[in-house]
Amino acid sequence: MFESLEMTHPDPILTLSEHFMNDTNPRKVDLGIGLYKDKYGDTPVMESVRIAESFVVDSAMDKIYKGSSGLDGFCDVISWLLFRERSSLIENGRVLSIQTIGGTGAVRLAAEFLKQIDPDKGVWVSDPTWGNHIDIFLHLGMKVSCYPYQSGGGGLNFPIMLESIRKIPEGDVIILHGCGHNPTGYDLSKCQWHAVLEVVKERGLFPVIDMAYHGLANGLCDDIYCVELFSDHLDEMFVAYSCSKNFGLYRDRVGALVVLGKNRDSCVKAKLHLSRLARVSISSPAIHGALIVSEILSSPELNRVWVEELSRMSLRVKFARGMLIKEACKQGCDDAFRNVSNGVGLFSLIPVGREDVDVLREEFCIYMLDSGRINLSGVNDDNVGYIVSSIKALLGK
Ligand code: PLP
Ligand code: TYF
Repeated sequence: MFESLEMTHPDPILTLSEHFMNDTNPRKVDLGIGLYKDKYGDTPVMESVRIAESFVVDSAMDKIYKGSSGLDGFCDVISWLLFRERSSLIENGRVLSIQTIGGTGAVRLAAEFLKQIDPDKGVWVSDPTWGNHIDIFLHLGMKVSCYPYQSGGGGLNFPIMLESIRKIPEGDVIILHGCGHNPTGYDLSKCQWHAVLEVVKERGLFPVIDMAYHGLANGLCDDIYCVELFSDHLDEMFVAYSCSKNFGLYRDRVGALVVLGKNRDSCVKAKLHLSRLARVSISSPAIHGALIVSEILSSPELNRVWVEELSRMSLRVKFARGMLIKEACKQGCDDAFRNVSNGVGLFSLIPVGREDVDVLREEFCIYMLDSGRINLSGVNDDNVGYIVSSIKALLGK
């Protein structure tokens, strides 16, 4: 049976990471996979996580199964993290969460649920977007289309984006990046979110807000502006929440699908359907990381430690972005880094072609995604000059 399989390729982002690790050149620079890195290029366990984890390990009485919807305490703290300023929504039962395998699991569960409701529903993603958005919905046999996001010369092309989503068929699904857009780093302003909300209402679209970088773009409060705004004006939406980056729990696979519903009954029904879908794919989610997040978010002291750490991480990414722009100006090639100055969060796209990316990797040992996406937290004092001079040399060729 396996002999008849066509050849396929492993995930290009993980392959890139492997190549980076095997590269023996001391000048090598990793701007590839979406991980937060400190100024030494490391991704250490966060202090709040270390403390919570030791408590979780020490106090574990058993490791018995939890249900398909995961840990109730975790679901509650995630609902609270997003809707603390809208607590009446929680009190009225209009918000419920279900634990998932990271943010990817949340998007996948959302996709399975939406497909079950209507397999012919169209799904709209930004162009460009995180590759898995497209792959997950396509894999389930749904129709995926794009709305424009970035202009040819760089920068968010908001008028065109808005015009395009105004033409989306009524009732379709729209995927929106809550903050720290992957890969462009361009987020909507508050005013632009209001304009998108109007169109979403007008067309009766169902929003799935992907929140994978909460706290790493403009801070914990500002980063959920769209979630709060949409919840004030819409009956229903999903938020796909990831704890991978903001808790540094990448491989522990912690996330949630947060449901906003019209009333308590419809939310309970939606959560039951989601739990049944989880049951037939994962049976039940991984609990260890969820216990850590619950511990952090429900202890005032640990919560304070986490908020401070996250804000330091976010500041470092901003600093790295600034450093790259300053260096580009110094070396007289700011044009190549124009996109970097407009963005927030971990990512930016630099205008290099596929072949340039290969040359940067093979000749300069600078690793980035084929799309030209760079992870700004990979930039530090020691490598910033080298990154800029290499890209300048390449583009000047
Ligand atoms: N959504 C976006 C936009 C992402 O960039 C990522 C990860 O990079 C995810 C979701 C999923 O994250 P995870 O499944 O690792 O929690
Ligand atoms: O955009 C990124 O960098 C993330 C990272 O199996 C990632 O999607 C890539 C592949 C994978 C897990 C995480």
